[in-house]
Amino acid sequence: MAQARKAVGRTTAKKSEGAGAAKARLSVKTYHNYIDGEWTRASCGETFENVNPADTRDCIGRFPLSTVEDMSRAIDSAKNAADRWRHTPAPRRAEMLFRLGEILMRHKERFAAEMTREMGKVLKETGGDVQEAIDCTYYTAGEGRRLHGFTTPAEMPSKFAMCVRQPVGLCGLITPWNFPMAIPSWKLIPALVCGNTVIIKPAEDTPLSTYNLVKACEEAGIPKGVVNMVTGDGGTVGAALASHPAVRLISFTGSTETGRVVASACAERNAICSLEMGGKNVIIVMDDADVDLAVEGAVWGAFGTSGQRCTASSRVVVHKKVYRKFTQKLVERAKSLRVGNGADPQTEMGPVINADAVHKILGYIETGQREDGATLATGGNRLDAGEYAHGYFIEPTVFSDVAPGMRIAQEEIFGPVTAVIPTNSLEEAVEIANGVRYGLSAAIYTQDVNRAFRAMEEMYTGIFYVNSSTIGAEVHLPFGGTKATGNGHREAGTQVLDIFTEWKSVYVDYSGKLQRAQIDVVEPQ
Ligand code: UN1
Repeated sequence: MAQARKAVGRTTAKKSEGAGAAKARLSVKTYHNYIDGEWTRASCGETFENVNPADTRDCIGRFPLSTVEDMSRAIDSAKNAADRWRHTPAPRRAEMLFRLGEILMRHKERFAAEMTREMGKVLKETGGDVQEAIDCTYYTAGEGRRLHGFTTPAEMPSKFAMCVRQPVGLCGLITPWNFPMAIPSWKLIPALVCGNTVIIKPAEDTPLSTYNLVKACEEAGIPKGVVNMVTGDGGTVGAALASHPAVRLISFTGSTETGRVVASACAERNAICSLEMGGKNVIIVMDDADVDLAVEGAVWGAFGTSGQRCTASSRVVVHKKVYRKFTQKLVERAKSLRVGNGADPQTEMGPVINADAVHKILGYIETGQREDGATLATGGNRLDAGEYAHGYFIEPTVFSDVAPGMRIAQEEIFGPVTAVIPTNSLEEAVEIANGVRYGLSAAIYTQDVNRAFRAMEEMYTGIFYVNSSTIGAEVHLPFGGTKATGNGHREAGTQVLDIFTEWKSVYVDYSGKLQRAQIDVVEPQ
């Protein structure tokens, strides 16, 4: 749960504002929570502002700064809707989701533009974010006619054994700002197709994209109470959701630190908890790699979404034989990237999300230079003049000659910063690559199939790419990571069904007599 940082707390009139600005603020739309099929204000009446990270003078909307009471009402609403939804046949539930997919497709352009405005990433990428939600919706809705269980022979004659999935119940979804429609969809759609009711608490920085998703659910005819959305401060409403005894499952994506707090709240009451957290992802570039291709992969992986993906390529481990060539080319490409407002189609990299992010990223850049003693090969500065004056812009930054143990090579920066680390061999590269606390995504660039498979086998990550960057996962394959990245679950694919259902093993004895498992052994005839 990120703090409300870009969103600047309560809404009050700014005394220093000119008449024009004050008028513009008055025309800002106020959005509501979605509870029991009604759009309602926070019970305290307070709101927070959602501002554009490329231009903080641009206020996108006011959202409810909800209270614990609002969250309780949303949970009650999900509780009341649970039985009817659970008993709605899965193929019928799925039909509504197919309708949802059509609605998302129809509004794709508007949703992408609004997402760029609230989150900052370039239009192409926000289009991809909405597309990922569409893909997830269609793919997962298909599960409404599968949701397979299995049958298996029983130990006894005249006895049938099978295993079926059952919904878990109320699901609390706590979602991040970097993929503000795709990631909520990864959780929401499977939760619904499996027959659960949900309460979503979107990130404070990007409530509009989740609002758009929830509004589309309403339009698709999903019954009242099945989907609820409560916006506000993570420490208040997020915490209330995570600790509420009626909420059977929390699915969280965000920082490893907050994830631990969420997991503890769940552990207290034996709730199911699925966590998707940080990464320190790596691209390995071998001496036989297509260097230009590897550079393109590194640029896309390190600077796409301004490096604010859990799958971002924040480390590049490069064989010494191609190290100079690769680093030079990477630096040139980083320098040439057009940074700006993501709404401009010419822009290649947008701002970072908020002031705290700027502070944290610049802090790491300073650490890289001072404490770590790495070479700042390009970038390193905040851009704040001219067109950048009102936004959170940071130059694409490359550190070279980085040693694997340095903080910039170990900790998640979540910004447009990558660390190039030299290596002598594949074995050493793999050791460096695995030598971090996270295990989300890794990639290798090589022409040698043996090396590619060796690295695939040895990398302890949830995702692995050959001759492609560390980002760009597709929705029909499981998504998630090892070590501090997660707690063993996988979203997306059919594997996500294991989060949102629980198995029920069913035994049917039609022998008409008592048959004791493990005791009444039937001899072969
Ligand atoms: C994230 O990195 O936070 O694989 C999610 C990707 C996207 C999802 C990323 N499909 O890059």
